[in-house]
Amino acid sequence: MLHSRHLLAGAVLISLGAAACSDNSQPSAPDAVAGTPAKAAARTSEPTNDFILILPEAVGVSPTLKRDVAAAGGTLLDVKPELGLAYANSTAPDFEAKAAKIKGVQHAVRDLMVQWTDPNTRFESIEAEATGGFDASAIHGSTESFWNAQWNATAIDAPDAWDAGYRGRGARVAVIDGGIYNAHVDLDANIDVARSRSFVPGFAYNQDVGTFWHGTHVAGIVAAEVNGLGTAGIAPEATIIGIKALHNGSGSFEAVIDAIYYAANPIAQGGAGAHIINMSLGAILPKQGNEGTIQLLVALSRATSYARKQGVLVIAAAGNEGLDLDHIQNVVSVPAEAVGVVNVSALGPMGLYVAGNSTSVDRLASYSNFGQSSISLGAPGGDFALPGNAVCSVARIPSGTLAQLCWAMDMVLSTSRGTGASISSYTWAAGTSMAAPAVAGVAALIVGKYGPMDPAQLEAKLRSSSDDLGKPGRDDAYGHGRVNAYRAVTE
Ligand SMILES: [Ca+2]
Ligand SMILES: [Ca+2]
Ligand SMILES: [Ca+2]
Repeated sequence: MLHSRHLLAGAVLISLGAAACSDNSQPSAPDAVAGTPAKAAARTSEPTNDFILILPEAVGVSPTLKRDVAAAGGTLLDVKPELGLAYANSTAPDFEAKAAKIKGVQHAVRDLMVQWTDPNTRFESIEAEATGGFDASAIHGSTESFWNAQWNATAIDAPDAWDAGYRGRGARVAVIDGGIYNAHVDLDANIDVARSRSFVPGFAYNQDVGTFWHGTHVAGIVAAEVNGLGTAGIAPEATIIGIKALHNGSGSFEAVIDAIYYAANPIAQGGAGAHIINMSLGAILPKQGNEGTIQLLVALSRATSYARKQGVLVIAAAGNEGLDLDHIQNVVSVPAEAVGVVNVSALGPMGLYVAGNSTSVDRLASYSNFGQSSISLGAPGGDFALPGNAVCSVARIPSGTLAQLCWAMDMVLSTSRGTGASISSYTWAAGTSMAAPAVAGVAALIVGKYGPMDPAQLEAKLRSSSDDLGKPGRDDAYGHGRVNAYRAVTE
């Protein structure tokens, strides 16, 4: 079944539009994104009755906080002393103002339920048969059914890294997203089920809705197995920890913050013990007239800074609004603008599989956000910009043909939920959501080789081993460069 490009384009988007959080006003698209292409369909976020209390750092939690929150008309739900954050619930209309005046509370901000990823995803899906026949002596990756469609892996020299012996074994990557289908034949060996968690009440980490499951696609880009079928992830022997903070693409700041906190804590302290966190999610929040937006960014930054202090590198998608992040005064892009986050732009070809066509896998994707001061690294996220509906094909392994719309094949093929008892479904999707996990995969290859390292050192290695494309030095499209898996583990 073919889906319209418009639907598909909408599917790749993270983000958009937030309600003013301090006054319950209706959501409105900020000016800076009003002129973005139709593919950036505005989505909204809803105010909740939950509040994030920002406490002074390194002071300790006031012993009377619970009582004071009650006196302000609320209920204290949870305290995260290491983050300097607390959560409260209240239906009192003046709670936010009253809570901000509590001794030991710097700010109180109403939490939002944000549409971080688009739930209306419609993609082409295919099933892999488990008949590929794994040949350990073959070039790694070349035994996978859909290997010939995996331009994203070759674009960053991943097969050379694998064949040099570096496949990410030992590296732990937390995928903070929606649900991860842990029964997938290409993921099951690599998921740490015991440490996977959900921060969405009522749902397990391996639940979501629909047949795509954004988190499942992202997980496969990081670490789908090299097992003789389907696809290969960038770090095919890395461990994935599935951390659910979103349901149907939507989640609160509290859920995202708690997910980061859990991912970053060592296993001995009840955490996930991640080395790397991937967040293929994002939102654009209006800044002007919204003190709350700034405070939500402060709260999120408490979590991302904490992760870095715990030795964890946080990688995020730059967003799909086609925005110049160097010149947005009216909006905040989260989590990309949170402290210490590696912000990844998306690259993708236009007509790569069209015979005789010349295109670069390293062109900035049509939808990707960009901006020299904000983008840290570029990675393959795919595109869908090729006009027309011509069909392209590549050889399927071990035999047969994989045929698809040429423009769709410019996207990234990875694992998906499928329907029913399916355990081998694959889907094409494009977005900075697909680019961030490629960087997480390269980071996992580095950790797999050298062992856990300081996140600043890991980030420096990602940068220094990247290919400096476009304008010499840091630039709008590639940041410090397009990641290179082989150089990352051999230089
Ligand atoms: Ca498997
Ligand atoms: Ca595979
Ligand atoms: Ca450059």
